[in-house]
Amino acid sequence: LNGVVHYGVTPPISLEKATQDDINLTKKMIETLVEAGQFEDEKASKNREIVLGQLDKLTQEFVYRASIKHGLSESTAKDCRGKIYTFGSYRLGVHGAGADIDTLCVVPAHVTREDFFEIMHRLLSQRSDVKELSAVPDAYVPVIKMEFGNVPIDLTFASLHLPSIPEDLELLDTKVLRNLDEQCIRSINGSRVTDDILRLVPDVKTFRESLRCIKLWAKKRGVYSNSMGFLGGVAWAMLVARVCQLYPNAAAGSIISRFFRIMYRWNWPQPVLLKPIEDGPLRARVWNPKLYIQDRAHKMPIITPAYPSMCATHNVSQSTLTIMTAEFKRGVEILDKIIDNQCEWKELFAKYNFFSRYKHYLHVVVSTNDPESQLKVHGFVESKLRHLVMKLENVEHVVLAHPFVGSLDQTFMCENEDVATKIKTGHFPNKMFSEESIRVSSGSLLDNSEESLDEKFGDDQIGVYTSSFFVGLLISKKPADHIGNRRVDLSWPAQEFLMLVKQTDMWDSEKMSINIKFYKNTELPIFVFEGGTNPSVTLTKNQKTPVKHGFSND
Ligand code: 3AT
Ligand code: MN
Ligand code: MN
Repeated sequence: LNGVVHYGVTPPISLEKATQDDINLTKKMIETLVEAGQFEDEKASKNREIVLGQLDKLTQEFVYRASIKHGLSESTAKDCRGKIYTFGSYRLGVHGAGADIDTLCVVPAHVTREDFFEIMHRLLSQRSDVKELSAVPDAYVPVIKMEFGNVPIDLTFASLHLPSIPEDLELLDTKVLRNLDEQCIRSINGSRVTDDILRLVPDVKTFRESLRCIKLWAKKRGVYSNSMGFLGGVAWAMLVARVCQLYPNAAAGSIISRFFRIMYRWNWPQPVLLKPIEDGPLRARVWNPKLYIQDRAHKMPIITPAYPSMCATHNVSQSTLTIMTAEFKRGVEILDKIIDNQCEWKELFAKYNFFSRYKHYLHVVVSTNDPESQLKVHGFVESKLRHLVMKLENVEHVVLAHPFVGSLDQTFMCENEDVATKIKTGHFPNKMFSEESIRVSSGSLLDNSEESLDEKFGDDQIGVYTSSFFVGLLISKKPADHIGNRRVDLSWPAQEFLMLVKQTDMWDSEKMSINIKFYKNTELPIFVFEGGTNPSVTLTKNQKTPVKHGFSND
C-alpha cells in the first residue's frame, strides 16, 4: 500500500477485486431487495426533486421577507440567499419508498430561528400541497415537520455567521460552526455527518447497495431503533461504511458477508471510527473515553466522523449488545449458506419472532383519554423505555431484557368507567381484533359487526387510547431457595420506571395512565400475534403449570 491513500483509521484488510461469484451474489441480493420494495420508482424520485425545488424557492422567499423585517434595503434583501441541504437516508441514497426527506434550511446571520418558525412556517401553511404541518421549536434539534406534495419532510434550521449563503457553500469546513448556538451546530451536524460518511467510503455505489441490505435486515430482525437501545440509521450507515473501507474493491454481496463476520467478532467497547477523531475550533465536547466517564460507559461506541465527534450509540445496553451480537452470528451463518447456494437471500430478511422467543414478558400499557396526548405520551414513554431495560438487566437472575422495537397501539371504546379502568391496567379482552377501534363491554367482548355495536353503545362511550410496549425476559434457571421459592422480583425496577415517567413535567395524571404487567408466554394477549393464536399456548396445553406472577399490578 506504499503511498496509496486509504480510507479509515487502519489500512484495508484486502484489496481483492470482486470475482464473478461475488458479482452474481450481489445481483441476487439486489433482486431480493427490489422484490422487498426497497427502491422507489422513477416517478416518485422525480416528485421528490420537484418538492426539493419548491422548498428551495420558499427558502429564498423566507430569507427575503426576514431580511426586510430586519431593516435591510430592498436590493440587499434580494441578494441575500439561503440554501437547502439534505441529509439522512435520502442524502445517503438509501431511502425506501415511503421515507422522509431530512432537510436543513441554512440562512444568513441576521435571519433567526424565531423568523424560521414564524415566517417560514407561515409560507408553508399557505400552500395547499403542504399538509400535516407541525412545528417543534423546543426539540433537541428544532424542526418543522410536514407532508409536502405527499412527501414527508423534516425541515431543520441553521443560521450561519455569514451575510448571505453562497450557492456552492459546503458545510465541510469546521469554520462554518463558529459563533453558532448549540441548536444550529446540532442541526448542521446531521448534514455534515452524512456528507462525511459518503466522502469516507471507497465506492459510494457499493456502500449504498450494502447499506440498503443491512437496513432491511436490521428492521426485519428488530434491531433498528436508536431510542430503544439498538442502532439507528446513522449508526448502521457508519458500520457498513467501516467494512467498505476495509474491503475497498469488494462487491456489496461480499461486503455483507464480511460485515457480519467483522461485527460478530468486534472487540467492543473498542470504538468504530471512520477517521481519526479531530479537534476543532469550538469548546464543544468531543467523544473521549479517557476524559469522560459517560463515554467510558458506552458498550458499543460508533463515533460520528464530523467534528465535534459524538457517540451515535449512547443508548446501547448490555442486553441490546448481546441481542445484536446474536443477530450478527445468525448473519454469518446465513451468508455462508447463501454463498454455498444452500439458501436464498430472503432467508436473511426473515421476520424476527419476538413473542415466541421468551418465557417471560413485561407489558407497559400507556393510555390516555384523547388521541392528541396519546401521540405525545407515546413518544415520551418510548424515549424512556431503555431506562426500564437497564434496570431490569441489573436484577439478579435476569440474563437479558429485550425491548420490542415499536409499540402496538389500540383504541378501545368502553361501556363504562369500570371497563375503561380494566383496559388502562392492561386487562385487554383476549380476542383477535380486526377493527382499529375496539369496543368492549363489561361482559364478554361483542362480535365486531357494526350493527350490534351501535345498538348497544351510545354517546357515553369512553375512548381509551393505548400504546403497548413489551420487554422479553430471559431468566436464568437458579436453584430454589430453602422454601422452594424461585421468584424473581421485578416490582422494584418496574416501580422505579413508573416513578421516572410520572415525575416528569409532561406527565398529566388526570389524562394519562401507565401500568406494567408481567406475563408468562402463555398469558400474552392475543393481539400481539399476527396469526391470532399464541403458539406457546398450543405448545404447552398438556402441561398445565400454575402461573406464578413475579410482578403484577393487580
Ligand atoms: P429513514 O429512511 O428516514 O427511515 P433516516 O436514516 O433518514 O432513515 P431519520 O429520518 O429518522 O432516519 O433521521 C435522519 C437524521 O436525523 C439522523 C439524525 O442525524 C437526525 N435525527 C433523527 N432523529 C433525531 C433525534 N431524535 N434527535 C436528533 N437528531 C435526530
Ligand atoms: Mn429520514
Ligand atoms: Mn427524519
